[in-house]
Amino acid sequence: MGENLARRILRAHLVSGETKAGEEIGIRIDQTLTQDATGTMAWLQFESMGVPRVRTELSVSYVDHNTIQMGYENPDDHRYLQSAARKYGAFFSRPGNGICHQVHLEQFARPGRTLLGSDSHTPTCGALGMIAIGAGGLDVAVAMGGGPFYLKMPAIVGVRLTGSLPPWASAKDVILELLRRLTVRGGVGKIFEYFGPGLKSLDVFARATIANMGAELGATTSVFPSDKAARTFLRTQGREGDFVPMEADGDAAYDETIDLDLSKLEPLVACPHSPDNVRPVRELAGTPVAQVCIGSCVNGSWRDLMVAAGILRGGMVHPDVSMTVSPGSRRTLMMLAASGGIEALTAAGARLLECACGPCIGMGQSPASGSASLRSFNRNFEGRSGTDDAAVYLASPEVCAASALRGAITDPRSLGKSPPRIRMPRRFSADESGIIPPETDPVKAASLPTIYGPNIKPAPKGSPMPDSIRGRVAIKLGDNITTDHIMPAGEWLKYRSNVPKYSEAVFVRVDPSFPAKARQIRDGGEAVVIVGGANYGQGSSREHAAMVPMFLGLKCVLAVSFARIHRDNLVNFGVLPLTFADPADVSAFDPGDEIFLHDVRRELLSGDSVAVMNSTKNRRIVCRHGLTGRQIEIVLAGGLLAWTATRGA
Ligand code: MIC
Ligand code: SF4
Repeated sequence: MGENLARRILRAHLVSGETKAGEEIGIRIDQTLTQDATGTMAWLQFESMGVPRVRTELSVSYVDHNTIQMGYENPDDHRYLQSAARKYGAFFSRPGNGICHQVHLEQFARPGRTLLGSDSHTPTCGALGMIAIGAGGLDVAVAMGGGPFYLKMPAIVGVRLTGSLPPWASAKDVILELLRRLTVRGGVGKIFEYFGPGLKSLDVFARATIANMGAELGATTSVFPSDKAARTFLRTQGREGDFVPMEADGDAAYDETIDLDLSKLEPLVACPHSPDNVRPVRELAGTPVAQVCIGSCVNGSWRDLMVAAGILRGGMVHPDVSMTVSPGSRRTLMMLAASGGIEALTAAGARLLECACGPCIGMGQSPASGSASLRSFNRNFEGRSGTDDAAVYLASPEVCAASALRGAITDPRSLGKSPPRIRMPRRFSADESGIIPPETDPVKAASLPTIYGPNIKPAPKGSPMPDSIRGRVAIKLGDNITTDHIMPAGEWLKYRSNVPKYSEAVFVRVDPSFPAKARQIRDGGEAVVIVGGANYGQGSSREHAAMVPMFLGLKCVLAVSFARIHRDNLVNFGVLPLTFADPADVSAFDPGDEIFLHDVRRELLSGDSVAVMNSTKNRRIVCRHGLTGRQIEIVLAGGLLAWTATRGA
């Protein structure tokens, strides 16, 4: 049997291990991306490693999440990031230039390369035949320093596409259908590789939408071949020279295969509060919406916004709806202007926002209390929009635009017209005004300062694992807890580089007394323990969801299962992630229980089982750590930075 594309790219980048599903491999990283909300910490951690220049082929530092600049905190972060990029050899994408994933796809993604990004939607660039993976900031900092990225070799799932999309269905419906079938846990430990005759009807923008939202499946990444569509895309972006054909062998083997007939799809919508709560739009038709938001990194391309413009052209946004548009990039915005899209959207009453994440991460445009918001975005976790009781729905730009006209969720097939015909321009705007290259002279670079503001505090460090852990359960949670539950963004986003301040927000939407309780446990000399359900820590890559609770004394999380990036982040900050050998044992724990892990250092080294004593209930529960030898060493050392330092010594 032949080789699939994902394995081929991984094998070409292998520095340790074997590409057997489940084994730890180390891979060389060609490109990195960081964004401002995770980037300040990532760059501070990079600086603390003492490496004079990034050692990747390409590193880009984006500012796209925090662009509201209420107060000095965000602009101070931006200034620091710009100074660090210039000094250490990274390109800097200025605020307003666009969302990292869209800009990276347009300007930097290259078939066959690896990309590691401190953002969970980094897999977007898998649309161009890359292995693009989201990770915590510290892992990205290590990659910028030339270190490999370690992961358990994922199972490769081949998604065979046949047929072509019917009118009014689009790429968003492909990934929503997969979420409906597989759920937000269905992709953990897997790479989704798309192949088959259905591919030819999907251009790179469509592929990017699918790869982007593969993150919602919990997948490690998604990958498409670099074929004719990739070449056309690169040509339109003025980068045909970057094209390299990359495809799986004709008889490639996959660990699993999924069949998806595109012609059977219809417009779908993800209902509150999870991207996998998917239903056909027709079943929800008539549900009133007060807000419609189009754009973001999943559906903010020129194609997506032109479709919305085409639907709205000559019509008017319903008087009860506030409609916003956030283009994915400045190039998109410029092309939209040149193609008449801006005019159509504005004349219909849409509000044009900056090319940035904006409402997707609760940076502005929170919906009114108890209202429904329909968004062409990728996440609808409870409270993420900034309004706790808002009902957020996710759908394609087609469904969003049709619903904006009617003021209620609308199946676009009921508009009684055919979908707008969008033809990819021969050439996109070549605008590069948003990218600032680094200082190339190493002597000059070395003399440049990095500029800190008063909101930028050092990254906290973990402490070595004690021989035994005496702790207390500070909180017990259900399944699918997101990092937005653990460390909210929105109004708190400006404290990403100020951990003492940000620690006031840990679990604030779930249990506002958590920070005080955790501090009390910590200051009483015990370790903080969290008990979670299945898929604990799903969603974003923000390492703050590990780092900040660690700052409050977290030493161990007991859960039914973990999301990949969050589990890695816990390890990176010296926090022990344990799963119950019998998932039913989660019921043996309650908040306030006293926990004892006897001789835990020795236990970690001697096998996969760790005994957790619940002293309050007088029960001994068997847990598993599932850590690799390297990860055990990191946890024992108190985190990745400490481990790297001991190895250096
Ligand atoms: C998100 O979509 O949740 C974010 C905000 O982009 C995060 C990164 C962050 O928390 O800064 C992500 O997806 O990793
Ligand atoms: Fe930004 Fe939203 Fe994309 Fe995250 S998901 S990168 S917040 S647009």
